[in-house]
Amino acid sequence: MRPRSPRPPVAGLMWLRQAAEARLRHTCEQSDGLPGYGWLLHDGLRFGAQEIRDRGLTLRTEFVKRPGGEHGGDWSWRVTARPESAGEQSPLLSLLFYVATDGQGTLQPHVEDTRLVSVTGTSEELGRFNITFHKPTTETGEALRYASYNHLEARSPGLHRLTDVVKSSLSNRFVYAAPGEAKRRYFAVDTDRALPGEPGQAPHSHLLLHQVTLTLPCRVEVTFESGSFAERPGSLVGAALSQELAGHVAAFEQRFEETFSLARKGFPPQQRRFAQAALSNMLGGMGYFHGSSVVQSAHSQHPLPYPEGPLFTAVPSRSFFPRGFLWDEGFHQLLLARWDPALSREVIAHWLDLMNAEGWIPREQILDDEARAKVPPEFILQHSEAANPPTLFLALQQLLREPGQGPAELSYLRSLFPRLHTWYEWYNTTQAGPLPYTFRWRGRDQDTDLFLNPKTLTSGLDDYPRASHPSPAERHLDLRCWMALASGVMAQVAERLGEPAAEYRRMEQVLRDNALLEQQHWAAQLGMFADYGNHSQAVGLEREKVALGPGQPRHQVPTPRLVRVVRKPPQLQFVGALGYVSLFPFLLQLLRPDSPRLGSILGDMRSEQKLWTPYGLRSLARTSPLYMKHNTEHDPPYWRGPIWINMNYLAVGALHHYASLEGPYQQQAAALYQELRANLIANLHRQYRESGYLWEQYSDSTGKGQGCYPFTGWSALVVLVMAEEY
Ligand code: 6A9
Repeated sequence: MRPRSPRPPVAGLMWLRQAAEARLRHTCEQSDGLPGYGWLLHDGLRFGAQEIRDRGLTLRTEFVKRPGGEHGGDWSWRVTARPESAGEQSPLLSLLFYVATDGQGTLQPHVEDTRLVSVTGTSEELGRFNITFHKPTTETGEALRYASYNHLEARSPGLHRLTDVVKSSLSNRFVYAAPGEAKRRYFAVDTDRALPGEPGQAPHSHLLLHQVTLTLPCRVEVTFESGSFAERPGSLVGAALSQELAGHVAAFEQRFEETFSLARKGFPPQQRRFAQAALSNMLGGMGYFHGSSVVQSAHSQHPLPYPEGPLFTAVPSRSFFPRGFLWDEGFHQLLLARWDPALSREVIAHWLDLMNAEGWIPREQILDDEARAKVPPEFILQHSEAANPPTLFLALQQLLREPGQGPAELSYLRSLFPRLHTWYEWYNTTQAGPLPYTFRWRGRDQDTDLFLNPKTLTSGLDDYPRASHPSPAERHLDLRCWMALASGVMAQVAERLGEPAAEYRRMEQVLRDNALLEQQHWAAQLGMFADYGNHSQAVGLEREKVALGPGQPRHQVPTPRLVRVVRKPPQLQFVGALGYVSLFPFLLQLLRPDSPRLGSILGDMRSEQKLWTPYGLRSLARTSPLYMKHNTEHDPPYWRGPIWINMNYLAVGALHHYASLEGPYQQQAAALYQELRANLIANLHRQYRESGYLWEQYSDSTGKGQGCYPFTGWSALVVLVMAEEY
């Protein structure tokens, strides 16, 4: 828990299952290999319930916020721990609740015997507050027979080092001595142990920690009470907390059904709970970040820090990518705008506020030490020519459709408009293609020797095959289609505001013109829409031949590298890589319903030799030369076959669209719509049941989740597929 502050006091939970090789759990780490964890219910504002399945036990964490006073009100936590299976000797568990400052505010411990009973404190945003660690109880609220208590007061160089500080203070000299039970040694924080200091760094963070060690099942509650909340009806603990939680659960269920109608559509309870968990984990994963990116611009020789600022955003993955990504966010907001339009507006505004004077928004937001600690150095630098698909326009399009557009929504749009225009123009000027109305992603990998196909990270589709030899002659189909969408939404916003809209409309019409689109991107010989550029199909990776020098012993020769060989020189031509990029004029609904190209796209989609699988559409056709090919020895295929849910969401939405328009392909689109939708829902649900998670992508041969987890970024769009909201 943290307030939205640049230097927040935070409160958190660590836990430790007492065993020979005890491992302290704190932040979400894939390497912990938990059988499952995630928010099952979360309304994004006042309430959430999370289940964490660790080896041998399950933790349920719940929170409620109660408004009141002038500083955001109170909150309460409840943590319930249960053994995985009844019968076996109950494991000994430690729950470690902590509060820590981050450079401002004060904390005062109140200790009785060895038990840290409460902490009083102050901070700029929270004013005076009081945090109470209540005595543990059974699940039904009766006092526990026995528990052991320890506490710690320590300093840390920053919040990102709290785990280390706690770990290094652990000692197993403590004894758990419940009456009538065998004594057990256990690990606990030990104030007597020396604390690590970082040379030359003033300790910045003040930490207070309460450890309770007990047997399962049990329940522990913590309350935060705001000093400015004068007439509180009573503390939110025990029965009062149970009642409040039950009210929130009922309200959530009702609002979920009103928003997505999954019961009405006949989904059984198990699938509804899956959908609720997908939405909730996206909401529960939202973060308030503060700091600055490290930016390399064309105007300076050296990387410079970007101006400091806040970002309130959802994230692709709580464990692996716990930070903002520009084009992911547009997809996240498609879901959140339906749940809570006001929340979405806030997030979009935050992102647009990250724009520099030229109109650029950094693609990946790595803003503070905590974020930087998780990213390899080569990914930290953001380049100011680098784009990313402008998917915030997708989210805006959705917000414009939401009912209840009043004066507040209009004035919000008005304040957004200048930035939107600047952003739109940034793409038009910096990502312009070689011909009028064509576009080109800048910043492709330049090295053509080491990669099978130089990547295009900016497009979001990373290793999706493009022209083999990057050059200014390239035109990229996906970017052109994104710009058609952007132009249309700009026109709509301008019209709403009574601003001049004609130029946006004209641009939209030109970019939607099917004849021009075909002229620039239809590859007649390949029978598909395609990128165009300096390209050779005849490329491959081969081991470099290394000659032994005279007298040089064999073991001194380095292992030969894999290098690219080009067997036929590149020439200007269309790039044969059937997959998500080829589908873009369909995905973003630019094709006229009577276009014969629509027919061939639907055919390619439904072909199992090409894009169709029983689990969703694969990213690259099986018939495509780079299908499932490594890009380097250590870089496995990513967007070269696996199934991605953001693109599948657009595909189902487009099928739904073409199924609703009269035309020669209407029936075919309707049939594919039913099939693709059913396949996606069945597979994601099955994978969730079997693995406990939603995943970054899914195997096109088995449907299995792969890449990082839990990934409740755009994979959570399955909720909208179930709800048929496009
Ligand atoms: C790597 C390693 C802990 C790649 O979902 C975020 C992005 C997408 O925007 C993009 O389309 N993902 C997709 O191709 C993940 C990118 C992660 C890059 C940083 C650092 C961190 O190790």
